[in-house]
Amino acid sequence: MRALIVVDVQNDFMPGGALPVQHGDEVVAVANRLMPRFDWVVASQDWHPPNHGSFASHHEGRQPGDIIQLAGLRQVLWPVHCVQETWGAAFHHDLNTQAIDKVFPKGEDPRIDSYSTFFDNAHRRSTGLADYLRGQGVDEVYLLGLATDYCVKFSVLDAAEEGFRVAVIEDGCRGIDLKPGDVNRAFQEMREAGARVVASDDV
Ligand code: VGL
Ligand code: ZN
Repeated sequence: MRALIVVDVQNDFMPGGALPVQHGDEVVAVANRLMPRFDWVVASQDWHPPNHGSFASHHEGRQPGDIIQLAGLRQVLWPVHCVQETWGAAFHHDLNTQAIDKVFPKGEDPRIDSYSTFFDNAHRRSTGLADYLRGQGVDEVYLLGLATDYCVKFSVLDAAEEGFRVAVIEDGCRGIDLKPGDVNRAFQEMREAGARVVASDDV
């Protein structure tokens, strides 16, 4: 069985949001079009408390894009985004949420960020996604969403490590490119981890 994992298709990552990804809104139609082709559809939701440690505003003299150590891990600082229960954390209003079987929130612990849909950045706490998918008999996962070079990439790497066959849908992702080339490097890393990079027309 195969599952579609829709990563962080939330207002704050859309143009006009708090942490906008260029053309991020274009992934919504791709997600909606592909959902009916899968046995299972799950979605992740970046879901931060207001005091989350990844927010630059909580670190004196720091700006978004700066890099600090947060509880011993390298942490890029971000604008305040995807705060629990706010509009910015909600799914894009055109996303077909009725087709989503289960939503997996992440990033709830203020002391540690969580890019991957499977684990926090220290790989300490699981979201339960891998067990959920195995429990449904899923052996192959396809990923799309935001952002290519953060949450999509780390989700793809973890999915491969968890033993799923993995494909990332290139035209269903958009990236941040904090450093130019980050998106291309992300696809390269995903390939090296054993993921296939495919087009939505080939799914
Ligand atoms: C993301 C930065 C911070 C993402 C989430 O969804 O890629 N990026 N939080
Ligand atoms: Zn976040």
